[in-house]
Amino acid sequence: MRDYSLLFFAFLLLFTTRSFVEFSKEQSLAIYLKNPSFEDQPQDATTPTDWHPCNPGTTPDILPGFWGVETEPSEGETYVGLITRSDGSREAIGQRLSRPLKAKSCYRLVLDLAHSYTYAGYNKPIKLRVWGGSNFCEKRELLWETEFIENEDWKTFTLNLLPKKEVKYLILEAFYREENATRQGNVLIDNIRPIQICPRA
Ligand SMILES: [Ca+2]
Repeated sequence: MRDYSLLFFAFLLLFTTRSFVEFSKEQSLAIYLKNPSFEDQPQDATTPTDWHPCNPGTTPDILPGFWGVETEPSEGETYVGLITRSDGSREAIGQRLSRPLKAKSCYRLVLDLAHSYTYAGYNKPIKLRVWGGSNFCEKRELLWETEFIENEDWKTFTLNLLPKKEVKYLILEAFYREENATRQGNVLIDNIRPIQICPRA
């Protein structure tokens, strides 16, 4: 009887240790962005801490509280608003990842997106593009383009990124469409989760 108990505890120990190691491995594989929830003092025409403006004319807003945008954050106190303009310009912000995304691997980016119908005239729904590059603000590879973001309430989006080449920098860009068509629109972004390897199917 005693031998069985010992055996049982040995198995239990082996099992819990293994789960813990697996869990730690999962955690250590995560890739992080700094200030992924866009926390900062609410302010118009200001890039949130740890993010950098990438496209010319990028003057993102730290919201809520400016331009008539009163949407509550999905996480923390603030979020960022990016716009596209009638001159065709589109705002983009980026930063270096804690670790590069490896080429030909699948990474899962989860974030919350919303749209504001009262953004000082920049009220139309637009899309979000996610770019990868190996240099600061380099839009080398388009990793994802969302549908038009029309939801006023925050919605969680899961994007599977499949870079062809190694990605050291990630860029988020407000986007309408190519060519000469333009639109005054906005997309709100909050609560980017740690980037994980895609779960195996
Ligand atoms: Ca936030």
